[in-house]
Amino acid sequence: MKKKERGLRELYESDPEKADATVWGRKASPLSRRGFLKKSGLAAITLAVGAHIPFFGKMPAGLIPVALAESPQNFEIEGKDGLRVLNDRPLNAETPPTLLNDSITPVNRHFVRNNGLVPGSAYDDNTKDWTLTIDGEVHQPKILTLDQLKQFKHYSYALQIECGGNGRAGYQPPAKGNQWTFGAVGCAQYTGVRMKDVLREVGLKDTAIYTGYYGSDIHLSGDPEKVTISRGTPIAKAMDNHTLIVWEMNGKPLPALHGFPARVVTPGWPASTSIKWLKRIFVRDRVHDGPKMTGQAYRTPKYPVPPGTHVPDEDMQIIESLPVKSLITHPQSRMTVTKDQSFLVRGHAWAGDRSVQDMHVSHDFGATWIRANLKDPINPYAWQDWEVNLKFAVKGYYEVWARATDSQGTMQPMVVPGWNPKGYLNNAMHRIAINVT
Ligand SMILES: Nc1nc2c(c(=O)[nH]1)N[C@H]1C(S)=C(S)[C@@H](COP(=O)(O)O)O[C@H]1N2
Ligand SMILES: [Mo]
Repeated sequence: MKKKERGLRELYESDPEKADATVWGRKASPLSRRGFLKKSGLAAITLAVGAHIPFFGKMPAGLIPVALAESPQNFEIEGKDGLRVLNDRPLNAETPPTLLNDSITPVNRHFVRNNGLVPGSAYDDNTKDWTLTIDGEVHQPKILTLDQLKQFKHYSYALQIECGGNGRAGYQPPAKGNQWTFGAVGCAQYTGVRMKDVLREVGLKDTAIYTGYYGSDIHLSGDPEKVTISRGTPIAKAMDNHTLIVWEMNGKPLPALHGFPARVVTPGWPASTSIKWLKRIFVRDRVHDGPKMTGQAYRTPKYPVPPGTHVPDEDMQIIESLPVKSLITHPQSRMTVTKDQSFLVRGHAWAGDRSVQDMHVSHDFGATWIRANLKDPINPYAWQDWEVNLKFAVKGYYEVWARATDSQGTMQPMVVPGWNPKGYLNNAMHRIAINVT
């Protein structure tokens, strides 16, 4: 048997539930047809295909039986309502804009982006075996238990995180990877400790310039030696008051899919720097070079390139603060309204390390703009709610376009911005259609 299959196969034999959770990303067959695939392992798959499977032992871990895959229903993830699953292994799911209407994103509406498999430990309720190692360019390397981590002062903030690839689907020629449209973004309330307090406690050496975070998720190959993703930030961003190590999301322990028992939250930067299932903070004397820090991952060309260009690695730079962006979360696109009837348009806007200063909408394809009522963020790095009333006197087809302007005066582009090989940073305006009758 190939090495990559061994780890999971053994887990399937010793603990099928945990193995299923690892493969599918949730307890007891996380990915199910609504109300159908409730049980896990052999029994569940047998039930799903409706027959005994003589070669079950040879089925690759994580395979969706074609009989099930062909079913017209969409996959559902337990604990997530209405999310669009882009990939089941690893699990990636985005939220349709209208389900992001809340100021604080409920857990069941928060997108999920995994590069590997959820570690089985994320489904163990106990945290006594969890430790966080802090080493590298520090005076006093430490290994903290969760209780010790909780000794630092607690902070609770609403923080927006967005996948650097959100909007990738807008690029032509298409970039490889999950075809995120609008919903790989969320703003939940996180509780934890400040990264800066922890780093101060271990004492940064003068040589410390970057963090390297490691999680305990499992590489898709099943090889325990392989790391799926290890990213970090310059020390200055790690020392930001709002960069946290958190154990709570919306007042409850972090869900398994979001990094139980603890994760980093680096708001405003590609969410790939918000490492889940955190186990190690490796303070570096150079720009961190873990998996997905180098090459083409989470990096964009240093200069504009024509669509489709191959850009050499040395001409790519790491994405830092994300650009200004907004979303219309109400109404749903293609809604019908009655002529002369006023209706509310609302959504959120955010701008990486900056704040949003102004929000406008247009209903005449950008010819004129109406200022929306924009709220201040609940705290720095929370997204900002906005709303505006619209009314149309003439029947027909309209589009509502939303455009945010950040604190430096930078606006969202009307069209998809600079093409880049991996399809990052698409902050084009969100548009919806309205039918007036
Ligand atoms: N350990 C680990 N942390 C991770 C990832 C991962 O695959 N493994 N994915 C990252 C990426 S690319 C994103 S966009 C965010 C998504 O966070 P969420 O699933 O809580 O929405 O987690 C980040 N943290
Ligand atoms: Mo991401």
